[in-house]
Amino acid sequence: MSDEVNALSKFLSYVLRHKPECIGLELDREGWAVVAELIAGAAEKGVCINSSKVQELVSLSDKKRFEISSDGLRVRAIQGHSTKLVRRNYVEFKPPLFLYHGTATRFLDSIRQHGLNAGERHHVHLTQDKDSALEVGRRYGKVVILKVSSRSMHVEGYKFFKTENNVWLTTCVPPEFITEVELE
Ligand code: HQG
Repeated sequence: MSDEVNALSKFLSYVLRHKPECIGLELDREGWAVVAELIAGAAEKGVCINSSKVQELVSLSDKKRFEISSDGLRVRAIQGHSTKLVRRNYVEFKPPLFLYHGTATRFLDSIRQHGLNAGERHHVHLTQDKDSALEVGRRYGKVVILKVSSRSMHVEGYKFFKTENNVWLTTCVPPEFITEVELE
């Protein structure tokens, strides 16, 4: 991915997940922004982007972070929001027996004590595959993979959601449902 695409992709994540107001952008509860308003707001901040560039960023996103509406007029981030404007209505699913979460060893003491919480985001992000958990955890330092007993949580009444790009979401994971995975 070129530096330009990388920078624009970060910009798109920032305005569609966290701070739409920084370019005067409105998002609806499902996270949708009007592409024309995104382009106009970005231009005012000196970020030059057009609709084909938006399409390109959406299709180049390795994790399929973004989505374009079927009429091509709106764009949204699929998950990872912290802005209060968005409250997506994700589809609830029965989770597999276990899901994984990659994090950094420096967070372990706190996680052992308090469990996993969503922090600034709306949900804790979990994955079915250990390799993506590894990649996510590495962003913050020495990586550790946590195994979450998601089915037991579900039996106890915790809700799980699966996004269009196969990320599993839940609001928190109490410590008793977490074990650490030994890495070879
Ligand atoms: C940690 C990326 C201390 C948590 C990825 C994580 C993901 C705690 C960090 C998505 C804690 C939050 C989300 C506790 C949780 N004490 N630390 N009690 N509970 N943490 O970035 O899951 O590339 O908000 O383990 O692929 O790392 O942006 O969450 O390390 O799907 O599309 O606090 O972001 O996607 O960090 O990543 P984040 P995350 P994108």
